[in-house]
Amino acid sequence: MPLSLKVVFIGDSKVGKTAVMRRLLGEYFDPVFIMTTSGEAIKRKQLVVNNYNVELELWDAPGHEGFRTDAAVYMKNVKVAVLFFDVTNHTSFENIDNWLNFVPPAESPVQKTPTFIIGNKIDKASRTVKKEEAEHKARKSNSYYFETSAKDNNTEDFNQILKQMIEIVLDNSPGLTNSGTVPVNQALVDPWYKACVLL
Ligand SMILES: Nc1nc2c(ncn2[C@@H]2O[C@H](COP(=O)(O)OP(=O)(O)OP(=O)(O)O)[C@@H](O)[C@H]2O)c(=O)[nH]1
Ligand SMILES: [Mg+2]
Repeated sequence: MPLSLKVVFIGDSKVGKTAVMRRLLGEYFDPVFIMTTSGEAIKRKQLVVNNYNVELELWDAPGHEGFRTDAAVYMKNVKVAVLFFDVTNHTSFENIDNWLNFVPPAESPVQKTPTFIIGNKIDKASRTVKKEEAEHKARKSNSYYFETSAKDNNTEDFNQILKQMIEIVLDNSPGLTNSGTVPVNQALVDPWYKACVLL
């Protein structure tokens, strides 16, 4: 039984959420902007992390004001929140504080939904947000910080980042993995354990 995790991408419009999502799904970088609207399909991706089969349910939210209308749907049962800003757009960085307010507290025993902040578009020369200030905000909000370029980082780079993120989530949320999910190797070599969990 894979461990299913709902992952939501939020952040201002045009910061690159969809572009990063496309890369994660093995697609090319597209310089043409097409605004995301509510109700677009949820994407799925399977990974093996720390010996667990993990199925990610990836939700790419719209960044424009309309998000508020559907915020409850996007944030319901979210297990990983990924907050994006554009390193060339300081306002999108400041607005991370507003986006953090949408992240719900996690279910017990963890107090907070694991939250990642991503500074995207680092390929661009016109950077206005310093890495240090972004790291500072991440520390203050108990989040983890990564920097990316949907243009220059390829699918493999994004897979590595995603794996690191899920490793952090699993390490910090023992409650996620101790009920019914069989580590991949254990399921293969230990049929007794597998049979127990399937019962
Ligand atoms: N140079 C550069 N351009 C990027 C990068 N990521 C995204 N873009 C471009 O920025 C624009 C906006 O990207 P999107 O991924 O559509 O932005 P979004 O956050 O999904 O925006 P909404 O759907 O409106 O919320 C597009 O024209 C992308 O091609 C990046 O890392 N580098
Ligand atoms: Mg989008």
